[in-house]
This record gives sequence, C-alpha cells and structure tokens, in this order.
Amino acid sequence: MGDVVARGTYVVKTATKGMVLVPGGRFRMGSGDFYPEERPIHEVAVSDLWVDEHPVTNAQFRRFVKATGHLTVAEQAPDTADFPGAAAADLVPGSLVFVGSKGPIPLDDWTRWWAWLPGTNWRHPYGPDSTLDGRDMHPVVHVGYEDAAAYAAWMGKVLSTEAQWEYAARGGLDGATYAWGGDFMPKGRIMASTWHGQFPWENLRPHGFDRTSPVKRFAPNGYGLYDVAGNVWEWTTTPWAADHTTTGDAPIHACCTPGTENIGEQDRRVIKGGSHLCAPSYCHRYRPAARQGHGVRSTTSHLGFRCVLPA
Ligand SMILES: [Cu+2]
Repeated sequence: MGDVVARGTYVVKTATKGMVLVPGGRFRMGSGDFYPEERPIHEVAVSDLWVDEHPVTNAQFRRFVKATGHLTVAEQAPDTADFPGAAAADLVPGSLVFVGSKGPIPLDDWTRWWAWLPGTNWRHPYGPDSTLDGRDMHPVVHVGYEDAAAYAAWMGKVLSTEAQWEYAARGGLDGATYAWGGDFMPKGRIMASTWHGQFPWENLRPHGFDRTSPVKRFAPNGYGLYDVAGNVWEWTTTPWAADHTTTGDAPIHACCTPGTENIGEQDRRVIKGGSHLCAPSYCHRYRPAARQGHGVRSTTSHLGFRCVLPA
C-alpha cells in the first residue's frame, strides 16, 4: 500500500485507511427464501479484498469534487438524444426523491411515493432548498454509476462486483439471512437503518432516523463493515441479469472512468444492500442476497456506494 498509481487522468496515492481486509474464500451466494432473482443458491469464490468500512460519505465526496471539479449525473441536463420527444423544459438537472404518501396506498406503482425534483443532487438531497448541513457523515446519494466509478478511480480504488459485495456483507456468516445472523432484531436490537411501520406513509423510525443515517451508527458485521444493510443501496459493477448465476464475477470496468464511456443510458447494474426505505411489507431487501437492477444514470435519494481494492 501507499504506492502511487496512475489511472486515466488521475494520479493517486492508494491507501487502505478506512478499509477492512476481507479474507477471500468460497461462499453460498443467493437465497432460496425470498425473491426469484436471488435463486438459485450457488457457490462462488472471492479473493482477498480491501473494502471501505462504510459507504462513501458526503464529506468524502465533497473532497473529491473539490479536487477534481467532477460534475455528477444529477447536476447535468439529460441529453435530448436519450429522451426523444421530451420537452426541452423538462430536460433540466434533477433527481428522484422519496416523498412517501399521506396514508395507505396501493403498492403497485412506485411513482406514487417518488418524485423527480429539478435541482436535486448530492449537495441538495431533498430538493434545491435542502442542504448537507448536519449530513457530512451521511452516505452521499444522488450519484450515478459513473460518479461512483469516478470517485473510486480518484481514490485509486474500484467498485466491487456483486459477488464480492455479497461475500463481504455476509461477514463470514455463510448462508445467514441477515448480515448479523438469522434474526432480524436479535434480543429486540435494531441492527440496521430500515423502514419500520406501514410503507410508504407510516415511518415509525424507532432508530431515530427519517431518511439516511450517519454511517457507523449500527453494529458492524463480522468483518467490521458498517451499513451493509439498509441506509443506502450501493452500486456494484455487475451488469444486471435476473439470473445471478449468469453474471459471473469478472469486474466489468475494473479500472474506472474512463471506461464507463461505453455504458449506455439504459444499461443497468446490480445494486446491493437495501436502504432505509426497505420495509418487510413491501421490500424485504436489507439482506446480503438481495439484489436489484438499476439504471446507470438513474440517481435517487437512497442509492450510494462504497469502494474496494483487491488485496
Ligand atoms: Cu427495498
């Protein structure tokens, strides 16, 4: 560690400060007990890996933007070529924010509880008038895949594959439902920032957090990794496929931006970990095996990332 590495246009000093060395091994990936896209359980080998101990925070992302001038996806006007027929006035920078509902509603249409708000981005996570005041230690959100990849490159790191992420999140508890074992709330203890109450209107927040929470507020898993369940979903490099045995474990863009230029607007990557909006009544995805496909340039208020470094 501590070598100077040139990656693309960045020259960075790699360091493993704030990372945890996860020893490689074989594990059972997936789950047979929940959603079809997590099946079948199959064995996968993962090599030794340094993993960020928590998702990248606003404070960390701010340092990156200050140093590089990086402009995130949500700060750029959508390209007219990607949205043929859209009115020019609608093609302004913005992002998706969870807005909930006033009372019980059918759970078949997510657009009822999400709103696309112009002027929303990582600095203004809940609309143009919101700020990061008091949120320095919260995970950065409203970042697209290319933003996560650019940050990783600047740090001399990479994003993980889906298999690497799941293996690390399991904390050595092979086959367990949760990152901490088989019980959602062992001895009544809250282990992660997830939604309590009826989704999407009754936010009971017994942990005290309305939306994202500062990192490291809940117990780490067996490898010392924080926030692997709930809080924010996290990007991986693995292209989305409903059958997770076909995705393999090869890093697609092991390096970074540049390298993301061949990714199309409509491409999807696997995201992992679930978020503060996951509620058992709607989305039981605060589990290592849980997975979703997400558009690479679709940014939201509950999606962030962490980096890794092959050991
Ligand atoms: Cu969820």
